[in-house]
Amino acid sequence: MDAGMDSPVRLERLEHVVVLTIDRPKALNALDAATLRALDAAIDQVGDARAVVLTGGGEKAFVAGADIAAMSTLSPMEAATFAGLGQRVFDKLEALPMPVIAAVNGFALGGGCELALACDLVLAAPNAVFGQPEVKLGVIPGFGGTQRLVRRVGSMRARELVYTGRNVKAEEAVAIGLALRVVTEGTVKDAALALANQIAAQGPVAVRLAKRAILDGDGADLRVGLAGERTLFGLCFATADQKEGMAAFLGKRAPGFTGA
Ligand code: DAK
Repeated sequence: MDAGMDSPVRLERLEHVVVLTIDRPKALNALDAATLRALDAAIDQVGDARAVVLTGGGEKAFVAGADIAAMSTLSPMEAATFAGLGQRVFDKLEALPMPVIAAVNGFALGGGCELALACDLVLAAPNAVFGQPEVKLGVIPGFGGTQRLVRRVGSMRARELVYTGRNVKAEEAVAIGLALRVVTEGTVKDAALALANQIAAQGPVAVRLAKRAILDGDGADLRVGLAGERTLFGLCFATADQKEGMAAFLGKRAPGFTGA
């Protein structure tokens, strides 16, 4: 299935997993307004998938950033509108109810790094390169990089990366918590699919509620986060999946979750 024949974002629906591919390889999948709008539309089509994989088309890049050619002539008002579009789409991606896995197959710079930061989990190909090089262009990260990077790698590391704009290779990305692990060359999409399928085999409502609890608690006071966790834990007991999961354990059989 496709998000539209000429769309820069492709959508493939597998059994319980949706794969979104940002596919403008000639521009290293750079995000212009049309690509952001296509991503927005593709996110709306994810439906009841249990996990989403997000990757870049071609061999070289996940996403090499916001489209510099398109940005170069923006007026201040247009730039603010463009940043607003990107932030809205990234917020929507982050808030998807199911986990999203970034399969980073090359450059994830600027808006591309920020896109990976809006995902739940990040797998890195050996040639993955992360970074927030905006200061080299005379701007600051505009799609959440000053906020989500701090939360993911810690304040001082984020400051160093944002202030210097330096690139981070795959192994270092793992060491600082920007990526989960580096996979063997040529396998990042398959590894992301395997991880997505592993998630999809668990109680689907529980996975969604766990993501909800984690997102709601992000940046919140611990007591507030724990209160949300309690409520969502209670909600699990309104689901068929909870009954099935516990009955299957006690019956020494595999669970057959329905997502209800
Ligand atoms: N935008 C547009 N085109 C890009 C691009 C980008 N970000 N990155 C690469 N391309 C294009 C190149 O121009 C080239 O096009 P042609 O010349 O073939 O037409 C093609 O992709 C292949 O790139 P290269 O020839 O440069 O390939 P190399 O392997 O030599 O180098 C590279 C790969 C990724 C190291 C290099 O392309 C590069 O440095 N690209 C730029 C990376 C970058 O700086 N990314 C951050 C972009 S800034 C805001 C809103 C948003 C943002 C900020 C503020 N507000 C409004 C507040 C976000 C900013 C960013 O993301």
